[in-house]
Amino acid sequence: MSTTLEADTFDDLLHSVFDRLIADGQRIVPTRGPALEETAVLLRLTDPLARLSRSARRSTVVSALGELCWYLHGSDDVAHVAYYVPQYRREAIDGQLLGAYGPRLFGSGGSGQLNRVIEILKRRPDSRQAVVQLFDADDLSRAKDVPCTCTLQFLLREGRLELIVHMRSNDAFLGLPHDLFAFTMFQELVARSVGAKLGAYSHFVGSLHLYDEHRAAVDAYRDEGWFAQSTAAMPPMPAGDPWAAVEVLLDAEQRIRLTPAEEYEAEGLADGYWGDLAKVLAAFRLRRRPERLPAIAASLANQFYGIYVTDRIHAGGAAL
Ligand code: 5HM
Repeated sequence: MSTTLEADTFDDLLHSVFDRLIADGQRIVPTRGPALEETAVLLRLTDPLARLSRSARRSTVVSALGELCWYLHGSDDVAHVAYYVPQYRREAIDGQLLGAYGPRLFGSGGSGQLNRVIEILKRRPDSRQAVVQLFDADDLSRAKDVPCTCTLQFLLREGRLELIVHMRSNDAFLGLPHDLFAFTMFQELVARSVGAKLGAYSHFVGSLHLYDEHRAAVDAYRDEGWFAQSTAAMPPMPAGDPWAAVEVLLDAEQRIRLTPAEEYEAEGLADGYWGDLAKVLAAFRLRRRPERLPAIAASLANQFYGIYVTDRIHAGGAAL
């Protein structure tokens, strides 16, 4: 039997995912630990801008944004992504992640699949061939770091860009918030690149599961209750081709990550949408120098990100 769960915001969707898994999930015992599982689940987010949890406990903005930058860099270097998501270290072989999405998405010299998808949609807006393939036939010969995402299909219909993602396996607590963030950001990047509005986001999962080890954290998240829908949507990306601004963000991200925290001064960050994303990463870098954070919060173009900057003052900064 298959299940469809639809919501306008990520928190609403996540609550129904956890409700469903806890009420109806089947017990499985894979090598990564016992879990509750539901198979063939379609998750639909009607507003892909509402891609971030506004909760205190599932607010993964830094790790999700950091992982997105790692994808956009086209990198397979574990040291880069482990700065944001330390769990990746378990998957690496000699410092490299063989299943990394970045090289598969962006290749080198503009040869990547995402670029080709944009070209296809510009030439043939009704195309059904704008598909990025992440899971590869060669992945069947490895047990470690096998991509969980199979395909991303972009469909341009009535001026709106829909994205349909197929995942073979998705960890509802750690993986899902990151995957949904990154993929809806790709959706918006492609939409801006072809001059389209955002359509719905559909996320189809073969095995959606909740590990027993995350159950206490999930219960705490569920106890936090519900969040105001009116404040759930991220600001929209500015109109026009986004890729020059992405390069500026990637340069800033690299500088922030590689400068020792005690020497980092958060200077020269851009203003506006892309600058705000860099400022969230800068606040994470400066989490142990909390006296620097109010100035960063005050310089944000959009106070949507204010909670993610000022939370660092209280949390001391766990990424996940
Ligand atoms: O045994 P398997 O290869 O499916 O284990 C990978 C674990 O990482 C699963 O719990 C999977 O759902 C999770 N995962 C995820 O949720 C992994 C990746 C990396 O591709 C991901 N989302 N993007």
